[in-house]
Amino acid sequence: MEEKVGQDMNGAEVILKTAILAGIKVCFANAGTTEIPLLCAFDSVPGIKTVLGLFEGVCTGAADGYGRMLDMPAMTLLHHGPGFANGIANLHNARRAQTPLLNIIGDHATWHRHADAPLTMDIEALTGSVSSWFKNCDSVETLSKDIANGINETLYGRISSLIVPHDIQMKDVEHPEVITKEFTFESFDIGEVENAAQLLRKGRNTAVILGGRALRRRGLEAAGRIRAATGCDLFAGSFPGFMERGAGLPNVVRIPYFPEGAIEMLSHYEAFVLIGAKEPVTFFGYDGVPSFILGKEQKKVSIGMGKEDTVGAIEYLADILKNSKNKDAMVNVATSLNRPSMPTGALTPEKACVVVAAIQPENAIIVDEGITSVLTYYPLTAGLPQHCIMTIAGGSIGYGMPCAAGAAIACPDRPVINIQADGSALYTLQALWTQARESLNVTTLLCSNRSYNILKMEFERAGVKSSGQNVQTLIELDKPAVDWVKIAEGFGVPAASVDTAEGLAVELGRVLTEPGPHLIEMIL
Ligand SMILES: Cc1ncc(C[n+]2csc(CCOP(=O)(O)OP(=O)(O)O)c2C)c(N)n1
Ligand SMILES: [Mg+2]
Repeated sequence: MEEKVGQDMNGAEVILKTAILAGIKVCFANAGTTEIPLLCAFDSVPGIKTVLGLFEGVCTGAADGYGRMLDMPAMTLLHHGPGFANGIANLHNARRAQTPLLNIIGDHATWHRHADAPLTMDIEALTGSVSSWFKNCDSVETLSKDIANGINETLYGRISSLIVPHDIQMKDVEHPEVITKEFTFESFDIGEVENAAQLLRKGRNTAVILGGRALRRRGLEAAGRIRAATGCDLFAGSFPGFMERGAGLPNVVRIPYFPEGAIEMLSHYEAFVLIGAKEPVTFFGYDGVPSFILGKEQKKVSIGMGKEDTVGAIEYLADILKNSKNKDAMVNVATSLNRPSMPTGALTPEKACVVVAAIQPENAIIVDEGITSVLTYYPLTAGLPQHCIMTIAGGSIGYGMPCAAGAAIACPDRPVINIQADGSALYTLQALWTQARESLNVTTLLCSNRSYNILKMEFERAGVKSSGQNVQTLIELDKPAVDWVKIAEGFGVPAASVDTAEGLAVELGRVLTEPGPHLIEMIL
């Protein structure tokens, strides 16, 4: 179809033209009758690649993976309240990961709403739960401005959701004005950065906790300079949305998931500088354990938070500490190249982690939803060739496979390795079809322990001695065991099953040289 520029367009075309001008390149969609004008507009206003997800949680999880990789929004196109509702769990993860992401949700024509037709739903009540910016676009005249404002908001690492009624999508606009907006972060608080510097000059009793953009390359490099100048230890929250990692970068220790480990690790410090990171809290409320991990007596200074320029703040802090001549200053804070050696014998979660660390190629994108099977992986990775890692930032399981698909679309030349727990995989496994359809370079390492193992661990922690049949029914996945090879092949993804470390090493080494998606079931 003919491309439309500077001539009459309908609302749907105005939306896409505005999105294209703002730099949006991909739309993860699952549309219906209401969004037909938008579907047509993808052809009449070309510039956005459309990707079909067979469940809305795949669309939103893929948009999350895309946004985490590029720090630029992808858009989703979703159908009414029910479509959006299906996507919310992974939007929740995206919100916690500070992912830029734009949702467009089709709704009934404004004149049809009063009829209370079957799909009618309070969509705004849903959008508010995950979006920092949302609007019901009920005028075609303000549509471009609305979309531009929504996209601008996403660039702070947030979600915007726009509801667009069918008649607004269809309505013609004569000589539409297509709006673009300049984006800037809010400036950081210099006084607070100076307070942070003062704490850090006192030496190793002050630690730094990094979050958000501080875990991207520029932030980490500045963190390395701060560590070199002061000797401070560097931490990140338990589930960072995105971080660069590997030889040459400073080591950042993730705060342990279980509160005892976290409190033990952090209780030695007198003070903390939080850079783009919220104060760490326990994942759940455990009786007798405080919600906040840091004690009241431990001093805290936060910089680069919210809409502020986190990278500017950390770089400024590194600059003012440069000549601080601290007694704990370090000569070299970059980790050196170090791969573990290959294990042998029957596969265990620990050995699987070592095999991955021994093999993963430079530039790999690691999507970690391995839950209990991946507990020993992260400490092995500080000296690996440089890579990046994404984790389940919002704790809502079913993010891994879609996130891997989105990451592979964002970075087609990089190998994506999704370390994927079996129970979590079963929430959004349709993502395998999208991986096959788009020929994405994703290797799924399926951790087949045939249970919700984390719940067994939590039962033990809660001191439950034995569990009855009803509990077993709700945490075991072995009767029947899921046939992962058949499932993957059914979606068009070549698959194999391994039960030894040697078998995994051979299979992983092989599939990483072949283009397209693969799944390896690791029997654990
Ligand atoms: C959307 C959502 N539903 C349910 C849960 C509760 N939950 C957390 S982990 C888990 C099971 C994890 O099992 P699996 O993915 O197989 O990992 P494993 O514990 O076996 O390592 C469940 C049900 C959750 N976190 N999110
Ligand atoms: Mg499991």
